[in-house]
Amino acid sequence: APDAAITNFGPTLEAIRSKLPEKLQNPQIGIICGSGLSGLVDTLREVEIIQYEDIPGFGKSTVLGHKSALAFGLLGSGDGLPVVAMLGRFHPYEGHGLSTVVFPVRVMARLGVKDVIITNAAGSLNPDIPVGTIVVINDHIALPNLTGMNPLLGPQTSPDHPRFLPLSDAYSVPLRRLIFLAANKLQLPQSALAEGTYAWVSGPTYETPAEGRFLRRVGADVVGMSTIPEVLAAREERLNVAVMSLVTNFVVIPEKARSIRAEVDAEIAGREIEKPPVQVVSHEEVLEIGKQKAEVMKQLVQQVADLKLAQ
Ligand code: 6GU
Repeated sequence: APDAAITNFGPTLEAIRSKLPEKLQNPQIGIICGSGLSGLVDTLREVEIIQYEDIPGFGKSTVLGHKSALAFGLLGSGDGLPVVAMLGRFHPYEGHGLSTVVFPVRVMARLGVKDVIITNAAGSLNPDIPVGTIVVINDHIALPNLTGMNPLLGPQTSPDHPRFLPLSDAYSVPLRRLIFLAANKLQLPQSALAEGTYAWVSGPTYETPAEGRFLRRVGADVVGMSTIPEVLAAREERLNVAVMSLVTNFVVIPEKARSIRAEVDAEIAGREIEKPPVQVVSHEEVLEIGKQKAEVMKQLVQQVADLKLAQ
């Protein structure tokens, strides 16, 4: 059964507004910062930080390398655009219910946010998308959603929510255009960005080789353990959504499974046989690439804000 949705926003909105000056009270863009990408806060001006523990209804994120606060500030040139950024997010694998995972997005909507930009770290399943690429997500495959783990399960919490939310238009074309225009303005090489489909898995385990092969064959380009619950809630709240996945590693997909029988047979016959090395993904490598590419991700988001201001 789904966990009960949080429907009382009053205390949360009051707690937040009471800590903000007038000009930060109506953020226009909401940003969710993934693994190692919280450095975005450095590009904000007149920043106000509110720790999650001081916000009623918010959980506490527990992943190493993730912060736990909302940052409000002005982003972009000139007067700047008021924005709110989540430094650290909640994942189902930490034990948070899906309603807790998506609560901050619903709060953002009620603060006046219109556009949400979500970043995450992901593994690449596509040989044409190398480590370090930023993938602008154009679609998703969410096996948990298809099998009963969906943040929108349960009674409707607002008459403004459609009962059956379409997702064919989940990823905003205007926002995706702005990201590519921003990359051009920043003179990023063509190879810096790619477009692709995100597979959401619950984690916390990384994929087995067979699971990686499966996700690739059904059409996913990258895989990760976050973002999709927030995308669904944002769409339900009628927000425009863009997602950028930073590829931090390749998913281990050997062409052929290692045959221990063949190795033993070769050993008995006194023949040499090649033993493929065992590869494993590490959270440290994920954080390291995040650190290296955080600057580019930061500039992209800032440039998107600039382009929005110019519109
Ligand atoms: Cl390889 N898999 C998943 N599920 N999430 C990731 C990842 C891989 N790399 C970064 N995040």
